[in-house]
Amino acid sequence: MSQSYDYNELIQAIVDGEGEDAVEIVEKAIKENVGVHDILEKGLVRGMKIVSDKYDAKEYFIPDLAAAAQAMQDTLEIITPLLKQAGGEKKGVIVLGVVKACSQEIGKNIVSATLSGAGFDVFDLGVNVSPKTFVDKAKEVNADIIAMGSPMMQTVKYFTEVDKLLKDENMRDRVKLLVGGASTNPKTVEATGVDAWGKDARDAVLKAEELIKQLRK
Ligand code: B12
Repeated sequence: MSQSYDYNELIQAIVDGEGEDAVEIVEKAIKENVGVHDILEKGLVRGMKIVSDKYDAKEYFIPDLAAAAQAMQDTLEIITPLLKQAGGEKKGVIVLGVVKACSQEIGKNIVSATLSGAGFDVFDLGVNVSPKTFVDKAKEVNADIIAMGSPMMQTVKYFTEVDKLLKDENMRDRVKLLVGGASTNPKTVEATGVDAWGKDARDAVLKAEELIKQLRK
């Protein structure tokens, strides 16, 4: 079914910031058995990519971004519970959040739901999370991984602060750091002292699994 599904209408609803239309299309697609990961990646994320490109091209401005983001959030309310459904033994404990001074949360929300769905125990701290809050929570729940998102360039520096705080607390050898978000790339790992970078939600799962393996060996 999902192979023949036409995602254009959904992509357009996100680009136009039409939340009600997007929700209606997503609900119908789910009824038609289109996979939620496909709805997310081939529909919603593609729509948001077009929005980003339009913003870069100065065709779109902040209100357009906000409208598209709201439309995406509306659909995520339907999709997130479906992504989170997971059974069985937990693969590991992850403390997740968007770093301090940043409140852009869509990517993080998708990663959060996907990691939960893949069998991780996820403590989602939300947005604007200070380095100390990450580390305190990791201590409290005995986390294996702290996963941090930074959509903005200026806030990437907080990855290094978390690395340092963990070292100060003698926790660095038992807590791995995973990062992602629009302003990061594979080079961020070396530049900030973290352990891994995730390109998207699926890659976040693969990288988290690798990090858990490293911790358990
Ligand atoms: C929508 C949007 C907004 C919305 C956010 C709404 C919300 N509730 O989240 C609003 C309008 C509020 C907004 C505000 C701002 N924004 Co903005 N925004 C965007 C935009 C267009 C899309 C972001 C998005 O949701 N993408 C869709 C999701 C699905 O993709 P994603 O975030 O990349 O996430 C995926 C991966 O990166 C990865 N991932 C994400 N997080 C994590 C975490 C981990 C641990 C892992 C492993 C992986 C991972 O997996 C996700 C799923 O595939 C981006 C452009 C872009 N290229 O990203 C700019 C962008 C991030 N914003 C930017 C800016 C500058 C701002 C503002 C400062 C603008 C302003 N002048 O006010 C403010 C900042 C507010 C703040 N303090 O946080 C810049 C940042 C530039 C930079 N280099 O720092 C960008 C890159 C736009 C640009 N090209 O200039 N923004």
